[in-house]
Amino acid sequence: MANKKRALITGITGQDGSYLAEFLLAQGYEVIGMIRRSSTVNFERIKHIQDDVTLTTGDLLDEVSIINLLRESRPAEVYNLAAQSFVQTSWGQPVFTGETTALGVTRMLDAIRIVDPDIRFYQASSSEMFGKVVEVPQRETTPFYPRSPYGVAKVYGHWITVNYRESYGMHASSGILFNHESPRRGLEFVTRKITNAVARIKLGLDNELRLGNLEAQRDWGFAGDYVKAMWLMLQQDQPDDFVVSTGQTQSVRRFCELAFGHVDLDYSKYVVLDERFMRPAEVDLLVGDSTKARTTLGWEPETSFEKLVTMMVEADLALLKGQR
Ligand code: NDP
Ligand code: GDR
Repeated sequence: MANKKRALITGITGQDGSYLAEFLLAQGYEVIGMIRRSSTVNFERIKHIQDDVTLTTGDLLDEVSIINLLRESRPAEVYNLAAQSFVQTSWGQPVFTGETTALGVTRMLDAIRIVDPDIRFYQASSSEMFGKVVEVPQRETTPFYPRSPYGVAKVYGHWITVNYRESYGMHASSGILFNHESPRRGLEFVTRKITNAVARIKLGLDNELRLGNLEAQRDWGFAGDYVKAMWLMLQQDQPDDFVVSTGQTQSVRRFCELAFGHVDLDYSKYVVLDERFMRPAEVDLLVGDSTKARTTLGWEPETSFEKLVTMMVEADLALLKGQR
C-alpha cells in the first residue's frame, strides 16, 4: 500500500469520477474521493468500488476543507471533476455555478499551492467554453465565446489553471473535453433522457418524450474512453491543455432516431417539442479536433457513436426490467 501512487478525485460520485476511479484502481493507484455532505447517500455510481476507495468529506465551496483534505491524504495527483455541471441549471443558479465551477477551481489550486505545489493537477474544462461557433472544428487555439453562465465559469476555471501553471510553475493541465456520455450519465442530460425514455416507452411505462432543440449538434463520445486522456495528461513531463473529442458531430434529432430505431420505434411518433427545454442562448455546433491529444498523448476514442447509443439504450432497458 505504501508504494502505491495516490490520487484525489473531486466529483467521484459523478459520471466521470466513477469511471476515473475504476481506471486509476486498475492502474494500481490508491484512490481518495472527495464527497460533499448530503442528507441521503448518493453512491449509486461507485457502490461497486466503494470498498476499494477512501471517501473523505470536503467541498469546493470551502477552502479550509480542501486544505485539510490535502494535508491528510497527500496525493500525488488531483483530478478536479467536481462542478455544477448542468448547463440549463446555470441560468437559474448563476452565482452558485460561478462559486463552484469557477471559484472552486481557484480554491483547489490555491490549496495545492499552500500544501504541496508539486501535486499534479487536472482541471475538467469543457467544449462549452467554445460556445458560439467561431471556428469549425474547435481546437486548443480556437477563441472562447461561452453561451451560458456554466460556460463562462468554465472559461474562468480554464484560465486560472493556466495562470497557476505560469505563476507558480505548477504541473496543472486542462482537458477541454467534448460531451461524453454513458449509462451512468445523469437523467437530465439529453442523451440519457432520450435512452431512458426509449426504454420506458418500449416497456409500456410512458408514451412520449418532451425535448427542446433537436437541431443542436454535439461531438458525443464515451466517458469510459475519456477518463484515460485525463490520466495521460498528468503523466506528461510538461503540463498543457488538450482537446479531447471524437471529431464527429451528430444532432439531437439523429440521437433520437438511432435510439428509438434500436428498439424498432419511430422517434417522430413520440418526441414532443417543449419550450421549457429550450435555452436562452444555445450552442449550435460542437465538433472537436483532438489531433494534439492523439499525437502527444497517444490517446484515441474507442467507442463509436452507434455503439454508444446502443450501449445506453440496452443499459436502460436492463435497468428498468430489473426494477420491475
Ligand atoms: P456530474 O454532474 O455527473 O458530477 C459532478 C460531481 O461534482 C458530483 O460528484 C457532485 O457531487 C460534485 N460536486 C458538485 N458540486 C460540488 C461541490 N461544491 N463540492 C464538491 N463536489 C461537488 O458531472 P460529470 O461527471 O459529467 O462531469 C465531470 C466534470 O467534467 C464536471 O466538472 C463537468 O463540468 C466537466 N465536463 C463534463 C463533460 C461531460 O460531457 N460529461 C464534458 C466537459 C466537461 P454530488 O454527487 O454530491 O452532486
Ligand atoms: P450540454 O449537454 O449542454 O452539451 O452540456 P445536454 O445533454 O444538457 O444538452 C445537449 C444539447 O441537447 C439540447 N437539448 C436538450 N438538453 C437537455 N438537457 N434536455 C432536453 O430536453 C433537451 N432538448 C434538447 C440542448 O439544448 C443542448 O444543445 C454537457 C454537460 O455535461 C456539461 O457539463 C459539459 O461541459 C458539456 O456537455 C460539454
